[in-house]
Amino acid sequence: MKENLKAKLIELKKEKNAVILAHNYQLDEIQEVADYIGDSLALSKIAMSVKEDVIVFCGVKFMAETAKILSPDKKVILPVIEAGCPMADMVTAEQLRSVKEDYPEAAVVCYVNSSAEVKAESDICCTSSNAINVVDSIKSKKILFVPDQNLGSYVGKQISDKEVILWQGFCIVHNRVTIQNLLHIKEKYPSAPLLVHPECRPEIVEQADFIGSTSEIIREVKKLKDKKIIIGTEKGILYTLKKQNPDKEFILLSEKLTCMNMKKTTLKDVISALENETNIIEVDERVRKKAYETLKKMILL
Ligand code: CIZ
Ligand code: SF4
Repeated sequence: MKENLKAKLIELKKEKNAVILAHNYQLDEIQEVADYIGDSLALSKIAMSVKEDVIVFCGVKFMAETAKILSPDKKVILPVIEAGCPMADMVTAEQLRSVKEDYPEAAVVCYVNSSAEVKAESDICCTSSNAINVVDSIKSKKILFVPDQNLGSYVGKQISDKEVILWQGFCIVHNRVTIQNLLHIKEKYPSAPLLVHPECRPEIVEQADFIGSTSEIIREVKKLKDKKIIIGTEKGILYTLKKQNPDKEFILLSEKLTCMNMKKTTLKDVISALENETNIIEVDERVRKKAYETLKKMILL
């Protein structure tokens, strides 16, 4: 059954001149058929450079939008249009405009997990891989960081000469992990290193041996000699970790690390969206141009 679907997708890709991009948090069945797997920025950069006209972005909405902002001439499909990011929805452009008035001297840094409209209202974008460098590069001593308070708090602690004002957003998945979860796992695997995503709560991040984005965690694991490793990010990352490190055992910091939005996209959805060319992402051109500038500043850094 699955083999038939895979064969159908290969045919469709040829017919439509399409490429499949999958985020590190997607279901295994999506990562298995993807032409490229990665984080949102790496995938958006790939979308800019591939020769295909159609990009099927298997991820959540802000990711497909980011690809469209950077590659306006390509057709970008998000297979399941309801796949959103609750954290990105925790700040709207209207709310941001209003809070900006309270901090006229602050530079606005938006995490890539934000809508095109919020990016358009911000000075510069960042991802979890480059957030420290982005904030460090800004002249202003005051930074309004949206929407992730956990990432913002982590960045603020690394940079002493700037005041980072935190928006009260968070990732509903990473934020679920508690110190009790951590103590329980640490008791079971006392010598295993702990690698976590900065979207986790500060008390979790403080206990980690390594803090980084999905791509940074994947890179770090390759360097480690340990045979048992604790992973504190969404469980989809285990697909690449296991494939690249068959001799290592990975322990998820908590079974709660599953993003329902990332798991909405199935192989059938990808086929259906590509076949019918539905769920095409459009971004208003005025918004897109401004959001493009915000992303470009980060990319050129
Ligand atoms: O930027 C991304 O892809 C996200 C949301 C997470 C990560 O660390 O890769
Ligand atoms: Fe959003 Fe968190 Fe899901 Fe990523 S894991 S898409 S930040 S809710």
